[in-house]
Amino acid sequence: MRDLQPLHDAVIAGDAKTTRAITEQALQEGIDPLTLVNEHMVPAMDEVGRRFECNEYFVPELLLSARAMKSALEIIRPLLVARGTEPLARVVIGTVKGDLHDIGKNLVAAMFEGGGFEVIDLGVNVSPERFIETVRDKNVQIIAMSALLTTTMPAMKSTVDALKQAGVRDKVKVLIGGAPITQKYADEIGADGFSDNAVGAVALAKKAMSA
Ligand code: B12
Repeated sequence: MRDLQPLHDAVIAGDAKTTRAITEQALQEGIDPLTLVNEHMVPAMDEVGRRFECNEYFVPELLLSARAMKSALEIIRPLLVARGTEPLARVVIGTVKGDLHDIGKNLVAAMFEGGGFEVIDLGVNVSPERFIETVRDKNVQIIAMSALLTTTMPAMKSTVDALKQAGVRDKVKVLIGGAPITQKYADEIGADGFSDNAVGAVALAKKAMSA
């Protein structure tokens, strides 16, 4: 198989043009899009995070790497999305209030679509009220929340609590994820499931619907 180290390096360098070009070539060669994401780009973003933590990288570098990954995901996303099937369930997804990270959330959304779910993507910085409004107005069966900051994780609990207060907690399954999230945290706040990756997110959603 082709050496994909340059893809990893291009994401770390924040080189969107090269990231996209290698992604296009690799896909033409028949490499599985999820292999590109999970084995090369996600580890590259982890390395970017590590460099940020030890002050080798700063916000501008994070933004460049994020842009590079997004440029590749633009090509990959349509490949992950299946067409023409009856949706298994309707999912509302968003990054919680105060949090602007959306790369992982977008990946999970694309995998949900690819897995046969109908997805309502509320974007980033989504308040508990907006989640609840959507559950009420759009007949949603699953809420998927993403948080990347330890400071925004509590917004997941606020959303679960607000669902209870609004009397709609029993109508939906709540799935959560994002780098700082753990199964323990999911249990603590009363979520129905947690996964640390997009493939696992789809498996969770399917399991939640059959439960
Ligand atoms: C890119 C990035 C940014 C970009 C985001 C661009 C964008 N459009 O998303 C920018 C530059 C904007 C940014 C800003 C900030 N960032 Co930032 N960022 C990152 C970085 C490097 C990568 C995140 C990423 O995209 N990873 C790749 C994706 C694919 O992974 P993922 O999001 O984890 O998603 C996967 C799983 O978690 C899971 N998943 C995700 N969501 C869901 C949902 C469900 C339901 C399920 C089941 C699964 C699931 O599946 C996904 C696919 O496998 C991380 C470091 C890291 N390694 O996480 C820091 C990081 C998250 N950022 C950090 C910080 C501190 C910040 C800032 C506060 C910096 C600053 N001083 O301004 C701001 C906060 C802005 C805000 N209010 O949100 C810290 C957080 C520390 C902490 N413990 O809270 C990190 C960990 C870096 C670090 N090591 O210090 N950041």
